[in-house]
Amino acid sequence: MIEQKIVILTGAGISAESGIDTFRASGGLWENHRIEDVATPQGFAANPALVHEFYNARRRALETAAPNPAHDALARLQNSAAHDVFIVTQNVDDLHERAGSTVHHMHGELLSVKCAACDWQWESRSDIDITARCPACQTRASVRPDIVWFGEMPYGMEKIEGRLAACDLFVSIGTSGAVYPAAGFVQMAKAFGARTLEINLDPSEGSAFFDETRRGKAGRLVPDWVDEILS
Ligand code: BV8
Repeated sequence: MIEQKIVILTGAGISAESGIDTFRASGGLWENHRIEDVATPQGFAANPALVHEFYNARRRALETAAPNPAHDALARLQNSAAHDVFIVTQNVDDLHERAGSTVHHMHGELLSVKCAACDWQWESRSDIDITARCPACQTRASVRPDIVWFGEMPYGMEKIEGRLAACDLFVSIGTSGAVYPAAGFVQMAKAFGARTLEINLDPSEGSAFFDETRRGKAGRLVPDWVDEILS
């Protein structure tokens, strides 16, 4: 079997069967709040308590969520060492890690917080609020979720682009293709000659760019695909 360089992009759909709301499903996260109010620097500046509560609720929800067969299958693929697998996720949950994968969180992580004054980052599983103080610079009210909001630069873009330029296969799992720059990765991979596969429950905004699309739930389709790619 020839080793392939594989880049896998995941979105909220891979965590849906773990009971974590996606963003655009009815009753999804955004529908309880306007994006501008909870996922922008302006929203945080205007009402930090609301934004802290929005992320505290999602952090707490992680305690009762568990990886599903899709997360487990990607960890099996990555740890098989049969191929060179780079997983970049838009998700801020820790389900890939708990399944045993190494992933790059391009939009930050629920279990990480940072200081807006000195950029210090640390892990936090507990609620944070406006009284929190930065352990490094001791500034008060500068502690924020370590999340990439709209208008902020996603983490590690150079690393991601380097991987997309070198990969043989780009796989997108559980994302609506609505948010950039992640939504543009398929076109970048194609431009560099990679084959492209989409695994998603519904058509996405980028489906037309993929060589192959498989419609259905990640919990079933991803293990099937991993079995194929490992056989
Ligand atoms: C930036 C963290 C620049 C927050 C998130 C006009 C054109 C192009 C771009 C823009 C534009 N106007 C503004 C922009 C830029 C903007 C953007 O793209 N806006 C969109 C709305 C048009 N992007 C940004 O601002 C980005 N930054 O551009 O910076 C810059 C340049 C220089 C210097 C500084 C800055 C930053 C965007 C990051 C925002 N943060 N997340 C949080 O989590 O709270 S975005 C958030 O939504 C996610 O992280 C994800 O990226 C995005 C989309 O969510 P999905 O994961 O796709 O989930 P969704 O619910 O949408 O879809 C789920 C899918 O799963 C569905 O398709 C469904 O069918 C499927 N599914 C469901 N169940 C299953 C399933 N599939 C399989 N199995 C199942 N069981």
